[in-house]
This record gives sequence, C-alpha cells and structure tokens, in this order.
Amino acid sequence: MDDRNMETGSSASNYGDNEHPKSIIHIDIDCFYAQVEMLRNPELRSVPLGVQQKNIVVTSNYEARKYGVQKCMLVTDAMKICPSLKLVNGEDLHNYRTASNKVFEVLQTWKCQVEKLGMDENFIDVTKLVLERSKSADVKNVALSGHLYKEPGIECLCGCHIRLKIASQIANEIRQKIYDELGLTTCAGVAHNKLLAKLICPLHKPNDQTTIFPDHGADFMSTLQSVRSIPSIGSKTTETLISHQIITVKDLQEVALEVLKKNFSSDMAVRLKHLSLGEDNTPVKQTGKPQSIGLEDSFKTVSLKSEVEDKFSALLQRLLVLVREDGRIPVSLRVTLRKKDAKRLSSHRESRQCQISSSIFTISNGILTVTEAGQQKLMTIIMRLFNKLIDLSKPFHLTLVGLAFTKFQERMTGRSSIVNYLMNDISVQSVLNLQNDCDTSATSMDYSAASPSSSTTTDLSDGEVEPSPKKPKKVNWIAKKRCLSKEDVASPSKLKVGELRLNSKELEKVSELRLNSRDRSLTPRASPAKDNLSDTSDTMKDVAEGGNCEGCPSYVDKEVFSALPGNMQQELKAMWKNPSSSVTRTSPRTMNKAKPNTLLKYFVPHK
Ligand code: TTP
Ligand code: MG
Repeated sequence: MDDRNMETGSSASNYGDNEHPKSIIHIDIDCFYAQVEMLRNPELRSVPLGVQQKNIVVTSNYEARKYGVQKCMLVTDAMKICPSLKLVNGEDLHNYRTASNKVFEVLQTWKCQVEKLGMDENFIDVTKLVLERSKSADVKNVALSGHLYKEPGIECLCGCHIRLKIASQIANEIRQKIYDELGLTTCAGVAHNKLLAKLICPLHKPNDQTTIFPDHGADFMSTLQSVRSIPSIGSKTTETLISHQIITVKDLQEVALEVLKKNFSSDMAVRLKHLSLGEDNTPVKQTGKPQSIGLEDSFKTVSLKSEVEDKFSALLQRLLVLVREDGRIPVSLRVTLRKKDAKRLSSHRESRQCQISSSIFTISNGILTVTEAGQQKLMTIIMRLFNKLIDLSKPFHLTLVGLAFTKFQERMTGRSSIVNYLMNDISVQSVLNLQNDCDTSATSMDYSAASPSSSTTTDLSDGEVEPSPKKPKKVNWIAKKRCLSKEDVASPSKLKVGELRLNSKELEKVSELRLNSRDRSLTPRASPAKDNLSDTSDTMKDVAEGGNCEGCPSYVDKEVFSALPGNMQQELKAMWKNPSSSVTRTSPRTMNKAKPNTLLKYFVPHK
C-alpha cells in the first residue's frame, strides 16, 4: 500500500484494492445468556431478566434493556433502575456452551468456512456460495435483505454490491435456520471483510441484519468514537494512541503514518491505518478444537497461600469438567497470576507452565477421568508453579488466578504422530485422518482483546478462557487472548501416510475403537511419574513394563512394537526419550530430509 494513500485517507489497498471479492457474514446471538435462560424457562420471556455472575449483570434480555439495564452493570445499580428485574445465576456456563456449539453446528451445514469467536459470535465466509448463486439467480434484480448502511452513490465496478446483496439473503436464511432449529434470535453483519461485517452487525438489533458496501467502509469507521472499538486494538495500543491524542477512529484515519511509525512497528502502523479505513484482509479460518482450555478467577485481593490453593482447587474442579467435555488428554498445564500493582495502568499477568504426565488422566468407557490421586498430583504441580511465580518469603497480593491446559496429546483423529500406529487397535493402525481438526491458530487479526484489561474492578466472575471477541468492558471478565497466543498454535499436519484415508463417520468409529482399546491397555504404574517443571517432557516417563517394549509409553501395543524392525524400535524409543525431536513436532520439510532406513521415510509431504 502506498503510504501517501494512507495519509490522505484513501481506501485503495489490497487489503482493499478496487476489487472486493469476498462476502463475509458475522452472526451475533442476541442477549445470548439471557436467551438461553429464557429457552429453559419460557416464563422469563415476558419479564425483565438479568443474568448474574457474582455481583455483575453480565447480560440482560431486551425487556430489561428497556429499563436501562445494560450488560456488565452492577447488580445493585440494575436493581435500582429496574426493581422488578428477575435475576438468574449464570456462573455455570455449561448450557451456554452447549447452545453455542449447536449454533456452530447449524452454521457448518452451509459448507462454508466458519470461524467461532467466543461463545456467541461467528464469521462465515460465503464467497463461494454467493458466486454459485450469482450464476443461477437473476442477479440484477436481487434484493437486499435487511438494512443497508448507506445507499451507494455509484455501483462498484467489481460487482460487489450484487454479491453482498446475495450474501444478505444468505445471512437471512442462516438466521432463520438458527431460529427454526434452536429458537435463538441473532443479528448479522454483511460486508466484504471481517472487520466491517463485525462492526456493522450491531447496527440494528435485536433480531435484524445490516449490510455495508466497501465504498462506505472508511465513512462508517469514522463514526466510531473510540479506537478501542476496532476489534484487534487492545488496551495497550489504545493507551499509546490516546497518549498521542488519537482517540477516535477518525483521529486514526487522519494521523500521518509517520507519526504512527514512531510509536509502533512499521507493520503495525500500516495495519492500524488500514483498520481505521475499514480495510482488513484476514481470512475466515475454520474453527476446530481450542488450542487451550482454561479458566480464571479474579477478586479484590488474595494474600495467603492457603487462599490461593483454595482458588486453584475450585478452578481445577471446573476445568476438569471442561476437559472431560473436550475429550483430549492434556499434556501441559499453565498457571497464571495477576499481581496487584497500583502503579501500572494495564493489568499485568505472569504465567508459568509445565508438561504433565498423560498418566494422570485415564479413559474409562470413552470418558476422560482423573482419579482423586491424579487431582492431588495436579494440585501439587499447580502449587509448584505458583511457588515459582511468587516469592513466598515476601508478602504478595493477587487479583487473579488462572489455570489452563495448553497442549493436548495428539490422538489419531488428525495428526501425523507416529504413535498413532502403535495404539492398541491393530485393525486401524495404519490409518490417519489428515483433516486439520484442530486449526484454531490465531489469525493475523486477532478479534479478541489485544491486551489484557486495564480494569481493576473487583469481585468478578470466573472468566472462561475461550477465544472471544468481547473486549472487557467495566469488568475484566475474560482472558480470551491467552487461548490464542501464538506459541500455543500447533501447525496443522501436512503429512499423509500412503493413501489411506477414512471419511469422518468411519473416523468416529475408529476413534471409539481406539479409545476403548486404549482404555483396556492402561496399566497401573509402579510409581507415579514425576511432574517436570522444566521444558523437558515428563510424559515420556509414562512407561510400560517389560519385554522389548521397555521404554515405550503405556498406550503402545507391545505386540505391534515387537513386530517392528529393530532400527525402527530404536528410533521410536529415542523419539520418546527426547520428545522435542518427536515426529509430531517435525515439519514436513524436515521429514523430507529424513535419513534412509528411518520411519520418517514413510511420511511424504501432503500436496
Ligand atoms: P454479547 O454478545 O456482548 O452480549 P449479548 O449477546 O448478551 O447481548 P447482545 O444482544 O447485545 O449481543 O455477549 C455474549 C454473552 O457473553 C452475554 O450474553 C454474556 C456474556 N458476557 C459476559 O459474560 N461478560 C461480559 O462482559 C459481556 C459483554 C458478555
Ligand atoms: Mg450477542
């Protein structure tokens, strides 16, 4: 992009260019938690309703909003302005998560890329669908569904106006389907990029939709009163911008690029400019399983080790429920703290993580479980990490503790791990699913808060660390960004093994079989594996006894292992001893350079 264009506020770019080929829909569920509660108890529909977490009304239904009850209001304030407000406790997120997953499933039926953003928002890239429809429909007469931000002065030469009108029809169908199947009303934004689709979405709510054409992007952006309204601008960037008197998005549009470059990296400065003009080229990335699963709890102050332990213990109980629902075996645990620091404007978190033994988890009837002893072991690890973060010889004051499982054992559904060959189900041992089912890597535009909240408001609910678009408002209720941190992003498998593939149904069966067989194969340990606080893997201490399979993890089928040629056995053992050289972490390029006569040669890059 030409810097001069930036400085004059011109919207030419590819980021933008004069072509706007994409059609993106953003869907946001109306008063999400409140709707879920109203579906569970229809009597709540006709009364003003607030969903409470600790002393905050995290959302309210539209009946309550008529009285002025807003999201994130203190319960006391909400009750003052609406004494008839009915409150339900929303601290157990299970039903919200279930509803969120159901919406995601409905969206998947359109066979387009769907990116989940937190619990109640999704992006859908309907570009291909629009193109298909534009071939068959009487495109010139296609009508826009819902609202249009502004009537166009002239038709854009690239034909995007017609395409976006078709997309608006699709958005309407999607919303109708969500309503018909789940009873949930939603809002939608339709645009040629994610940024505008998201920001235009709430223009008409509830239960409505808005489309914006590219030519009005910069104009619409200039109406936003705070740079913080831009999804990927977090509190730190905001602070820096404000310190240079760049407060509104219009200010950002008008400031010279050179000024931004003095305060940000060149790339960041250019990106800020693009965003201010409504330009964004980040793709909609299909959401898979989250990279990490975590919970946080924030509070006024905790200064005793025993209190910290109680907090962690409560978090762990809840976290284990989430992990069980997820089904993957965690192999890494992260502890996060926020120390009280009156001097700092931004909240400041510190984390420590370590690998954990997979033997802590067992799979019983296909369900992930942790024994009492396993839980104690996890608590020991947690407190050890805590001790590394806090100097207990001095007083400490914490305002937040967090726990997250940040890595998961590769299972047969979808990765290149060589250990997949060796699980106890010989009938499927040479079959890998190559679909990238875990690709939740952060896009270059992270729609979650770009930095932790600067809020020091206290007595808050536990925040579920999920990728979420909600920037902290009055409260610091969530820390989504952590879950998308780049170091957590595993690169998708690009490998294939022979030509063997299964379709998803078959894979489900295989998955079940493996879970069952793995369950059967779990052997009691002579001594519990040590938890390693350094970066070296502890999971490899998870050894099975006896025979020439000595040194293999317990899930390895001894028979299969014994049948392998000696050099392969050696290689696998070496790999298990030194997980950093594990095949699962090896890039396809490295694979190609594998020595002859190694197992690695069985892998060929996926083209
Ligand atoms: P939002 O989409 O911001 O709010 P909403 O869906 O309740 O209302 P709207 O009609 O304006 O879209 O957030 C989705 C859910 O996330 C919300 O129902 C409750 C929860 N939430 C919190 O827990 N804390 C918060 O600070 C916010 C903003 C939301
Ligand atoms: Mg919503």
